[in-house]
Amino acid sequence: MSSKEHERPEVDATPFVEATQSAKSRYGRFNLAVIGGSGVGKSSLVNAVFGRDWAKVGKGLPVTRGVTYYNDDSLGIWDVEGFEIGSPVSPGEQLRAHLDAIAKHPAREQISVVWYCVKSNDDRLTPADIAMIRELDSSGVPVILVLTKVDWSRNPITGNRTAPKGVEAFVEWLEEPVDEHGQPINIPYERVILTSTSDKHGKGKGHGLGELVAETLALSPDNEKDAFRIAQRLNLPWKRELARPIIGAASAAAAGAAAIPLPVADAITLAPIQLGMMGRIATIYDLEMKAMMSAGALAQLGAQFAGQALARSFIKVIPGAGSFINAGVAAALTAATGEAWMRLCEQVHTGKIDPARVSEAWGDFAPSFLDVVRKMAERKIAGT
Ligand SMILES: Nc1nc2c(ncn2[C@@H]2O[C@H](COP(=O)(O)OP(=O)(O)OP(=O)(O)O)[C@@H](O)[C@H]2O)c(=O)[nH]1
Ligand SMILES: [Mg+2]
Repeated sequence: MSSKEHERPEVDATPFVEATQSAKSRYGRFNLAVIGGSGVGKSSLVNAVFGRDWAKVGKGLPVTRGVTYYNDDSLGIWDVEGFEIGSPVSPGEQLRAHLDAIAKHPAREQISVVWYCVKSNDDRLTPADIAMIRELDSSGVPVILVLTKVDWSRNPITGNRTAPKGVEAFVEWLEEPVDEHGQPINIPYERVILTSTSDKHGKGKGHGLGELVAETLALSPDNEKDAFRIAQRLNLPWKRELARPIIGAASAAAAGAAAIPLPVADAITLAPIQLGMMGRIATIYDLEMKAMMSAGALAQLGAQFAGQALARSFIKVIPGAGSFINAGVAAALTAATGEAWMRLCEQVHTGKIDPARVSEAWGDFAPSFLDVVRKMAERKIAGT
């Protein structure tokens, strides 16, 4: 591969933006239906798991009475009211009508999983709930029964949390449900999960949410699991698992680009590879970098990534490296850069870094000489 001559290298941010767009369309959107009576805690659950407060923004698309669709690139929420007492149609018919309205929407908006939400201090499901869950089951969507607002008590010594007796009795009833005559009945839900998003004073963290996301992932269709991993905000290791292969592929591409060693002045050749990697990783963390940063700031960041300064300082101390970047150095620079960018994205994603400060913050994250050496050692050990 030949390298172009650059007087004063300019970095073009296009590969970043393009990688973001193609990653977005590849991963697609995860659609969840959240069904339950008014005030059971549907919006609080969505906010806790997905970190988006649509209820406040309130810019949903009212689809029919009682059904609202909220969405952004990676997530769609069908917010469905529970059965209205006094309605002229039966609960099953009402839900059927809602599902029919949803089915008319495009494929990318179709429901993958349902959270059917009920207050945990209810005794049992109502006949309306049961009719609606049966209707969902017959339309083929998996239902997670979410018992909300659990008022846990915490053992001060062991730290274990226990649900109130009434909630435990509710769960026992759900395991082998019977009607009012004691006759067994079938309620086709997949899982029951106890949750809370705050304590009864409206404070503190939620509980049961980790289990809720794990079960939601497990029940999601295979081709929508990545979309869910991206849409949710509770489980960061899932995002790292998605980011690591991208870093690996970019490192391999960088090694390829430097198969014939590149003059350090041409380190910029690696910029499109690294910017593409950054764009894909930003997508996994659901960060809208394009909106957060000007194209100029992105390009500047790209130039830092392409790592001329780093490469120069680095080359100096590698005996015999001369003024060339070979495959091993290119791969290590790219891998260290990818890891650093992933950590920075994580911080922005969790709200620890203000998106507007990404360019400044990079200084604290940019891979050091040592990081690169470490990456080179890892490659040697891996025998690549
Ligand atoms: N104690 C306690 N209160 C909660 C919990 N989750 C939500 N709440 C409160 O319950 C109320 C209703 O919560 P929402 O999340 O708005 O419920 P919703 O189902 O979206 O309500 P509608 O959109 O009005 O149907 C709010 O005042 C919440 O603060 C919880 O886990 N525990
Ligand atoms: Mg709500």
